[in-house]
Amino acid sequence: MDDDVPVPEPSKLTLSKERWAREGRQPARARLADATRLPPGQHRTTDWPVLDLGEHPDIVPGAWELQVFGAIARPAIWRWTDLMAQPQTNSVSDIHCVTSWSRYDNQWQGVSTIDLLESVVPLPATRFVLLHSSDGYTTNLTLEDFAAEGAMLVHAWSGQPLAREHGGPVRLVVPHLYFWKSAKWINKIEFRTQDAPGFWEVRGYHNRGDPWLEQRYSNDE
Ligand SMILES: Nc1nc2c(c(=O)[nH]1)N[C@H]1C(S)=C(S)[C@@H](COP(=O)(O)O)O[C@H]1N2
Ligand SMILES: [Mo]
Repeated sequence: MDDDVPVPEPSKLTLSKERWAREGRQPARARLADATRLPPGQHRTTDWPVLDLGEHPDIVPGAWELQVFGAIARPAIWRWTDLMAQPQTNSVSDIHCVTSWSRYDNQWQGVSTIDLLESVVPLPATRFVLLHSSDGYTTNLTLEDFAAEGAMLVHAWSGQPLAREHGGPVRLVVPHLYFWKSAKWINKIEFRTQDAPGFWEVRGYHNRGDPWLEQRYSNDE
Protein backbone atom coordinates (compact mmCIF):
# COMPACT_ATOMS: atom_id res chain seq x y z
CA MET A 1 0.00 0.00 0.00
CA ASP A 2 0.95 3.65 -0.61
CA ASP A 3 0.73 4.28 3.13
CA ASP A 4 3.71 2.04 3.63
CA VAL A 5 5.98 4.01 1.31
CA PRO A 6 8.44 5.69 3.63
CA VAL A 7 8.89 9.45 3.34
CA PRO A 8 12.36 9.85 1.83
CA GLU A 9 15.02 11.40 3.97
CA PRO A 10 15.05 15.12 3.18
CA SER A 11 17.84 15.94 0.77
CA LYS A 12 20.66 18.31 1.69
CA LEU A 13 19.04 20.94 -0.53
CA THR A 14 15.66 20.56 1.15
CA LEU A 15 17.30 20.95 4.55
CA SER A 16 19.15 24.05 3.35
CA LYS A 17 15.95 25.55 1.91
CA GLU A 18 14.14 24.92 5.20
CA ARG A 19 16.94 26.64 7.08
CA TRP A 20 16.95 29.61 4.65
CA ALA A 21 13.18 29.93 5.02
CA ARG A 22 13.55 30.00 8.84
CA GLU A 23 16.32 32.59 8.59
CA GLY A 24 14.58 34.58 5.87
CA ARG A 25 17.76 34.29 3.90
CA GLN A 26 18.35 34.92 0.20
CA PRO A 27 19.02 31.72 -1.75
CA ALA A 28 22.61 31.26 -2.86
CA ARG A 29 21.78 32.01 -6.51
CA ALA A 30 20.23 35.38 -5.64
CA ARG A 31 23.24 36.25 -3.50
CA LEU A 32 25.55 35.25 -6.32
CA ALA A 33 23.54 37.41 -8.75
CA ASP A 34 23.89 40.38 -6.39
CA ALA A 35 27.63 39.82 -6.15
CA THR A 36 28.02 40.16 -9.91
CA ARG A 37 25.38 42.84 -10.40
CA LEU A 38 25.98 45.20 -7.49
CA PRO A 39 29.08 47.40 -7.94
CA PRO A 40 31.52 47.64 -5.01
CA GLY A 41 30.40 49.77 -2.07
CA GLN A 42 26.76 49.87 -3.22
CA HIS A 43 23.62 48.52 -1.54
CA ARG A 44 20.35 47.69 -3.20
CA THR A 45 17.18 49.73 -2.67
CA THR A 46 13.70 49.13 -4.05
CA ASP A 47 12.38 52.67 -3.70
CA TRP A 48 13.60 55.46 -5.98
CA PRO A 49 15.19 58.36 -4.04
CA VAL A 50 14.98 61.89 -5.47
CA LEU A 51 18.34 63.71 -5.59
CA ASP A 52 19.05 67.09 -7.14
CA LEU A 53 19.94 70.70 -6.38
CA GLY A 54 16.46 71.32 -4.95
CA GLU A 55 14.69 73.10 -7.76
CA HIS A 56 12.20 71.03 -9.81
CA PRO A 57 11.49 72.95 -13.04
CA ASP A 58 7.83 72.80 -14.08
CA ILE A 59 7.86 72.03 -17.81
CA VAL A 60 4.81 70.74 -19.66
CA PRO A 61 5.68 68.53 -22.65
CA GLY A 62 4.29 71.16 -25.05
CA ALA A 63 6.79 73.73 -23.74
CA TRP A 64 9.82 71.42 -23.66
CA GLU A 65 12.68 72.29 -26.02
CA LEU A 66 16.02 70.61 -26.53
CA GLN A 67 18.75 72.57 -28.25
CA VAL A 68 21.39 70.34 -29.83
CA PHE A 69 24.41 72.38 -30.84
CA GLY A 70 28.20 72.66 -31.04
CA ALA A 71 30.54 70.44 -33.04
CA ILE A 72 27.90 68.70 -35.18
CA ALA A 73 26.98 68.87 -38.86
CA ARG A 74 23.24 69.29 -38.28
CA PRO A 75 22.34 71.39 -35.22
CA ALA A 76 18.71 70.98 -34.21
CA ILE A 77 16.00 72.08 -31.83
CA TRP A 78 13.76 69.20 -30.81
CA ARG A 79 10.34 69.85 -29.37
CA TRP A 80 8.12 67.16 -27.82
CA THR A 81 6.60 66.15 -31.18
CA ASP A 82 10.10 65.86 -32.72
CA LEU A 83 11.19 63.59 -29.88
CA MET A 84 8.11 61.41 -30.33
CA ALA A 85 8.70 61.23 -34.09
CA GLN A 86 12.14 59.64 -33.53
CA PRO A 87 12.58 55.86 -33.35
CA GLN A 88 11.49 54.83 -29.82
CA THR A 89 13.62 52.53 -27.68
CA ASN A 90 12.64 50.45 -24.66
CA SER A 91 15.42 49.47 -22.32
CA VAL A 92 15.82 47.99 -18.83
CA SER A 93 18.83 49.00 -16.73
CA ASP A 94 20.11 49.43 -13.18
CA ILE A 95 20.70 52.78 -11.46
CA HIS A 96 23.88 53.23 -9.40
CA CYS A 97 23.99 56.45 -7.37
CA VAL A 98 27.31 57.67 -5.96
CA THR A 99 25.60 58.09 -2.55
CA SER A 100 25.67 54.24 -2.57
CA TRP A 101 22.17 53.08 -3.48
CA SER A 102 21.45 50.98 -6.55
CA ARG A 103 18.04 50.27 -8.04
CA TYR A 104 17.61 47.32 -10.39
CA ASP A 105 15.42 46.79 -13.44
CA ASN A 106 14.27 50.29 -14.36
CA GLN A 107 12.14 50.23 -17.48
CA TRP A 108 12.89 53.25 -19.62
CA GLN A 109 11.33 54.48 -22.82
CA GLY A 110 12.67 57.19 -25.07
CA VAL A 111 15.17 57.86 -27.82
CA SER A 112 18.61 56.24 -27.74
CA THR A 113 21.59 58.56 -27.93
CA ILE A 114 22.80 56.53 -30.93
CA ASP A 115 19.64 57.51 -32.82
CA LEU A 116 20.16 61.15 -31.81
CA LEU A 117 23.77 61.00 -33.07
CA GLU A 118 22.52 59.50 -36.32
CA SER A 119 20.42 62.61 -36.83
CA VAL A 120 22.82 65.39 -35.75
CA VAL A 121 26.10 63.90 -37.13
CA PRO A 122 29.09 64.78 -34.91
CA LEU A 123 32.11 66.27 -36.70
CA PRO A 124 35.26 64.11 -36.88
CA ALA A 125 36.95 66.22 -34.14
CA THR A 126 34.04 65.88 -31.67
CA ARG A 127 35.15 64.06 -28.52
CA PHE A 128 32.98 65.32 -25.63
CA VAL A 129 29.39 66.17 -24.71
CA LEU A 130 28.19 68.68 -22.11
CA LEU A 131 24.60 68.26 -20.91
CA HIS A 132 22.66 71.30 -19.70
CA SER A 133 19.45 71.29 -17.65
CA SER A 134 16.67 73.77 -16.88
CA ASP A 135 17.70 73.98 -13.20
CA GLY A 136 21.19 75.19 -14.21
CA TYR A 137 22.78 71.75 -13.71
CA THR A 138 25.48 70.54 -16.11
CA THR A 139 27.43 67.30 -16.47
CA ASN A 140 30.05 66.13 -18.97
CA LEU A 141 30.65 62.87 -20.84
CA THR A 142 33.01 61.61 -23.50
CA LEU A 143 31.28 61.08 -26.83
CA GLU A 144 31.91 57.36 -26.36
CA ASP A 145 30.12 57.27 -22.96
CA PHE A 146 27.26 59.39 -24.36
CA ALA A 147 26.86 56.88 -27.22
CA ALA A 148 27.09 53.78 -24.98
CA GLU A 149 24.61 50.91 -25.05
CA GLY A 150 21.52 51.79 -23.00
CA ALA A 151 22.16 55.55 -22.96
CA MET A 152 18.98 57.42 -23.93
CA LEU A 153 16.75 60.47 -23.67
CA VAL A 154 13.98 59.14 -21.44
CA HIS A 155 10.37 60.36 -21.33
CA ALA A 156 8.67 57.36 -19.67
CA TRP A 157 9.46 55.04 -16.77
CA SER A 158 7.53 51.81 -16.14
CA GLY A 159 5.13 52.76 -18.93
CA GLN A 160 4.20 56.10 -17.30
CA PRO A 161 5.31 59.62 -18.22
CA LEU A 162 8.55 60.39 -16.36
CA ALA A 163 7.65 62.17 -13.10
CA ARG A 164 8.68 65.79 -12.67
CA GLU A 165 10.84 65.06 -9.59
CA HIS A 166 12.79 62.48 -11.62
CA GLY A 167 13.48 64.96 -14.44
CA GLY A 168 10.28 64.83 -16.50
CA PRO A 169 9.29 65.52 -19.14
CA VAL A 170 12.73 64.43 -20.47
CA ARG A 171 16.00 63.38 -18.83
CA LEU A 172 19.12 61.60 -19.92
CA VAL A 173 19.89 58.10 -18.62
CA VAL A 174 23.46 56.78 -18.89
CA PRO A 175 23.20 53.49 -17.00
CA HIS A 176 26.86 52.40 -17.06
CA LEU A 177 28.00 55.48 -15.07
CA TYR A 178 27.00 56.87 -11.65
CA PHE A 179 23.61 58.52 -11.82
CA TRP A 180 24.85 62.13 -11.47
CA LYS A 181 25.78 61.82 -15.19
CA SER A 182 22.07 61.30 -16.00
CA ALA A 183 20.90 64.91 -16.38
CA LYS A 184 17.28 65.55 -15.39
CA TRP A 185 15.13 68.25 -17.16
CA ILE A 186 17.61 68.22 -20.04
CA ASN A 187 17.36 71.26 -22.32
CA LYS A 188 20.69 71.48 -24.16
CA ILE A 189 23.18 68.99 -25.54
CA GLU A 190 26.48 70.61 -26.46
CA PHE A 191 29.01 68.71 -28.57
CA ARG A 192 32.62 69.73 -27.99
CA THR A 193 36.16 69.10 -29.16
CA GLN A 194 37.47 69.71 -25.62
CA ASP A 195 36.20 68.52 -22.25
CA ALA A 196 34.43 70.92 -19.87
CA PRO A 197 33.66 69.58 -16.38
CA GLY A 198 30.08 69.97 -15.14
CA PHE A 199 28.48 70.98 -11.83
CA TRP A 200 29.67 68.07 -9.67
CA GLU A 201 32.84 67.47 -11.66
CA VAL A 202 34.18 70.90 -10.60
CA ARG A 203 33.10 70.17 -7.01
CA GLY A 204 35.23 67.11 -6.40
CA TYR A 205 33.38 64.34 -8.22
CA HIS A 206 35.28 62.05 -10.57
CA ASN A 207 35.38 63.20 -14.18
CA ARG A 208 34.10 59.86 -15.52
CA GLY A 209 32.20 58.05 -12.71
CA ASP A 210 32.39 54.33 -13.53
CA PRO A 211 30.67 52.51 -10.60
CA TRP A 212 32.53 49.23 -11.31
CA LEU A 213 35.85 51.04 -10.80
CA GLU A 214 34.42 53.07 -7.87
CA GLN A 215 35.27 56.34 -9.60
CA ARG A 216 33.39 58.42 -7.04
CA TYR A 217 35.56 61.43 -6.28
CA SER A 218 38.40 63.21 -8.03
CA ASN A 219 40.85 61.81 -5.48
CA ASP A 220 40.01 58.38 -6.99
CA GLU A 221 41.49 59.63 -10.30
N1 LIG B 1 19.13 68.64 -13.80
C1 LIG B 1 19.67 67.90 -12.83
N2 LIG B 1 19.98 66.62 -13.11
C2 LIG B 1 20.50 65.84 -12.15
C3 LIG B 1 20.77 66.34 -10.86
C4 LIG B 1 20.44 67.70 -10.60
O1 LIG B 1 20.64 68.24 -9.50
N3 LIG B 1 19.88 68.45 -11.62
N4 LIG B 1 21.32 65.51 -9.90
C5 LIG B 1 22.02 64.30 -10.36
C6 LIG B 1 22.25 63.37 -9.28
S1 LIG B 1 23.51 63.74 -8.20
C7 LIG B 1 21.56 62.19 -9.19
S2 LIG B 1 21.99 61.02 -8.05
C8 LIG B 1 20.40 61.89 -10.07
C9 LIG B 1 19.16 61.58 -9.24
O2 LIG B 1 18.09 61.28 -10.07
P1 LIG B 1 16.70 60.89 -9.39
O3 LIG B 1 16.29 62.05 -8.52
O4 LIG B 1 15.74 60.61 -10.49
O5 LIG B 1 16.97 59.66 -8.55
O6 LIG B 1 20.12 62.96 -10.93
C10 LIG B 1 21.25 63.60 -11.48
N5 LIG B 1 20.79 64.54 -12.46
MO1 LIG C 1 23.84 61.71 -6.95
